[in-house]
Amino acid sequence: LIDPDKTDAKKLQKLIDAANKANIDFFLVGGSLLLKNNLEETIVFIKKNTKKKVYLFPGNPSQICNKADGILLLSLISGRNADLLIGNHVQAAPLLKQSKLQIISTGYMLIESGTPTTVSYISNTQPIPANKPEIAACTALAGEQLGLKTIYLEAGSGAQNAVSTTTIKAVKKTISIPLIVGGGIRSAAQIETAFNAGADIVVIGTAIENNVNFLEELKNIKK
Ligand code: 1GP
Repeated sequence: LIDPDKTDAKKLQKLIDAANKANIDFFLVGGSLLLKNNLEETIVFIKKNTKKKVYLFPGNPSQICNKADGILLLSLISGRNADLLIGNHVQAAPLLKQSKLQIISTGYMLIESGTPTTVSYISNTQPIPANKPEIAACTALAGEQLGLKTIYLEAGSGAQNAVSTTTIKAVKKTISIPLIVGGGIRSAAQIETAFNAGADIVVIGTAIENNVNFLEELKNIKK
């Protein structure tokens, strides 16, 4: 995951080169709060330097950009903020229809992770308690029954605690659509733990921003 705020051309080049050599599947670009107006520029730069797909991970409808390959169309199903469940999607719908973006309908679920995160604050929603895997499982199941195509368990960028294996396992056991897990994952061991618990995709942002060489460690990870 690339947060366009937290990178510059030189750093981005290094990161993309390392990602191309590493065992990554695709790039996500976006964030809950973007301060610089460089989303499109960042996507164009990534596309120019990789054959891997680039998907939008938008914090709000202003982050829709036709230069990407697709979009995780996030509905924040752990929260009860109507705009993030459906309101923003209504506004985005005509733009998405006109675009050629591949749309991946995603049930986005915030899981409590120790301290408030940017996404929990900005979304004005209450995360699912970390010790209530059954709520997470029922929420994910409802998302699947509503027709969502994937579930994203999110501890929040830079989270103190990543989503627990208990929660990942409980959700995985309950749904049959692909499961994405991210937030606060900082080591190869944690990535393997998440895959072993049932994650189909693990998202890494901060750890790579802080140390691009971390990508080298990903080469040997078994998914
Ligand atoms: C955030 O899940 C992603 O939306 C990635 O989190 O920055 O903690 O890796 P990190």
